[in-house]
Amino acid sequence: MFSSKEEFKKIFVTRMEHKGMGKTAELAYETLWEMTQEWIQDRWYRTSQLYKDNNEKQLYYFSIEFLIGRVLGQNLINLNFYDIVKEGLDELGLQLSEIEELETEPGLGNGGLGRLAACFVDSLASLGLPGNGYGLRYKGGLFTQHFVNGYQTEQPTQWIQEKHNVDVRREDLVVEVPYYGEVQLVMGMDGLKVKVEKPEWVKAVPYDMPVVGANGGTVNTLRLWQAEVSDRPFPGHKDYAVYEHETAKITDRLYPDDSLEAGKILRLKQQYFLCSASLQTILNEGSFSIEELPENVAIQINDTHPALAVPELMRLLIDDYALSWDQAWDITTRTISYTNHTILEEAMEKWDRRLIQTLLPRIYMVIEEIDRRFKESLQEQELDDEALHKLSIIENGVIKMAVLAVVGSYKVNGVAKLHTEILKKREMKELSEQFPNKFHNKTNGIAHRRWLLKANHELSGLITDTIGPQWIKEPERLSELHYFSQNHSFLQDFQAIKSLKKEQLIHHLQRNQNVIVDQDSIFDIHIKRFHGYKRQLMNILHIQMLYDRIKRDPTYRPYPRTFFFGGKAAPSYHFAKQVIKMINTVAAKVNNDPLARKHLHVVFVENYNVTQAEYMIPAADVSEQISTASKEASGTGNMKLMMNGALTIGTFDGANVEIFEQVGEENAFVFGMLAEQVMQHEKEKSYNPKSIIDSDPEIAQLMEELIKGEWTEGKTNVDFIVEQLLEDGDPYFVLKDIRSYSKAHEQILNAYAHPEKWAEMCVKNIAASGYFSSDRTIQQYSDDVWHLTKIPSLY
Ligand code: NTF
Repeated sequence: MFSSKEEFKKIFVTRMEHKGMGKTAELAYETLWEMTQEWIQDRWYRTSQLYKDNNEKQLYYFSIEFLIGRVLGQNLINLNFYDIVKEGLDELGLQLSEIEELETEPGLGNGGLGRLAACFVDSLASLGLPGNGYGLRYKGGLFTQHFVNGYQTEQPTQWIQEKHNVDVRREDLVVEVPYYGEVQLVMGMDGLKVKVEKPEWVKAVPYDMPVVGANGGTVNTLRLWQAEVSDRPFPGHKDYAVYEHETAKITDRLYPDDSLEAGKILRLKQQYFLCSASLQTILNEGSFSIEELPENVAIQINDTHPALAVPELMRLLIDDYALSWDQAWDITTRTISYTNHTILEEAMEKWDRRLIQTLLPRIYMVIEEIDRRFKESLQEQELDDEALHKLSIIENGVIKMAVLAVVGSYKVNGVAKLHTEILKKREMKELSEQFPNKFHNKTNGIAHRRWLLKANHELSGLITDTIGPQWIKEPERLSELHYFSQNHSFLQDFQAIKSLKKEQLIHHLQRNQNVIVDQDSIFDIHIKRFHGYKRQLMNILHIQMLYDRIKRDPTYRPYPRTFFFGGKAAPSYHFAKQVIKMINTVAAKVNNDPLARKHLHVVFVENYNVTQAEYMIPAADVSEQISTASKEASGTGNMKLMMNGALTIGTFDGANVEIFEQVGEENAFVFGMLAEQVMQHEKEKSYNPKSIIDSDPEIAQLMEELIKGEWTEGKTNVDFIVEQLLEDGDPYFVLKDIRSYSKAHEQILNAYAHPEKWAEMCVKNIAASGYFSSDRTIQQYSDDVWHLTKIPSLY
């Protein structure tokens, strides 16, 4: 350990000399990596001892995704060594930022859901709460995106670096997960018992990753499971080579779908693997009697992907711990709680009954019994068919995982106020009527230590110089910045930092993508997964309208804007991929037009991921949060951008609503339909996009150009988009909202014309962003759901 820069340099140099291969960045990376691991080790061990000694109640956060991003820099930040190390390395002629670039990002998630899980484990450790993540150790993370001829291509990403493993293999904690087999009743000492004969076992090997909390006080664990062939006798029901192959596939790669259902047998195998391995370990490791599980353990399931935890816990309690159904059910439904992250029909998980019956025969029996008993309990009430349909777990040969998750949990939450309301009043109305006390809201949050402290070290420095360092521990104190929102010199400092972050992004893009961006333009940033409801299409159509206006109207010469896009489409999502192609096509046309180029620049950042986000977010002036109202459960990019002083252009959707509430609508650009209106139109099928085209000549002209093929090289890729807008009734209300979107953009231009006023609005956004720290979210979960006790800080 060290406490000063000089001390750090001494240790670092000695270690480098031992390696004896010169002062390369690779060697420095290796050395730094080893040093941080050593600092962490002791804290990690001591934290787990403290939990054991105090018999603390533990939370386990089950998630099929943990999008943690690069680890080295974040660990240095949380250990409070970042500045010392950075300055020390500077003096040795090494750049910490270059060293960090050598780390391959573990892309073990798709988007918001996976990143949220990563923010949550950070906050748990930072608050000193006993909470651990349980997930899967995919060999291949989310694919790497490249554009070829404007189209997205996907390449596998290998993130595991054998030399510097970010995780530790725990051979001592291996468990075995059973698939297939035949369910039989056998006579035991105390009556009939269920036994699964000749299952196919798969070995689950845990890899533990330390999660370093703020100030390095607490180090919790993120445990990721890897599938390997079992050492147990092989039942011989299939060729061993096939078994080997199938086993390796379980944790071979992350499913690259986001908000889309992936109803494949392999996905089901992954889900069960996560649930079974995690639950077995939790029960094995616990030093309490099984009846006291709910007092000692809380399990949070992140969406329905780990919903098999409900029947799996039942199976273990009944078959392995010999509890009665009622005892087991009481324990299960006091241990598990569930978070819903979407109401999109296409994302609602449903499993074919026969698939579960074959792959997990015992689990199927348990689900059937849960369904039977639940339906029985409803018999007294006079429920209509619609209600019974909404309340059934098994129906028409499919198992509805969301219903299973609600019935098997003691608490169910949505991820923003509006989303939770929609769940209670519409999507899950019948369930919430049955279980009125289960439903609650927990608005999402983000780890401000990564998204402000680390990603924007310069702005963090200014904030600390201005209001002191307490905000790092208590992010709500960012509100103190409000007093400086009209302070001229503070605003100037803020503007200078914004420029600097823009410059850093420009360098990054120049290096990686060979594009040059005008630093003085407005940086308008739309970063998120590609999906119809997120309406990247509306953004690009609007850019086309602007282009037309510039060409048509010699008096329209707006202030230069750079429109950035970043995001991936699920490889199977045809429409989203067509939108990507369209953006690239429009970009080529706009960027190569000498007149338009003076006012508009479109930049599509290839392979958007956590690392790219860390460059883009601090550089943003404008944050695009333009989903069709009611569709985005929360959004979390909106919070990251706000916290870095970008102004939101957004609909009343997800957490945008609360962002507007916190900062005031006058400090944002709000537009578009309300969730109520969207849902009303959907219900009554009363929206007809053709009426918009008939009444708005500018939109009509754009559609005509699209149909004529003026925006494409060939006609093909646009056909599909036009078809959705016209023939398929524009399901995401793009044409309906584009006029008010366009007006909101005009307001942005007007506001940007007054730099000091603009900066004031930015600072008000930062000041109001503390509420969106995941520290607040996690504290609320702990108070209302998990009931964890803070441990005193070790350091
Ligand atoms: C996502 N859900 C939502 O679409 C986002 O609005 C939200 O911010 C994040 O979850 C985190 O809560 C999903 O990815 C899924 F899988 F549920 F569709």
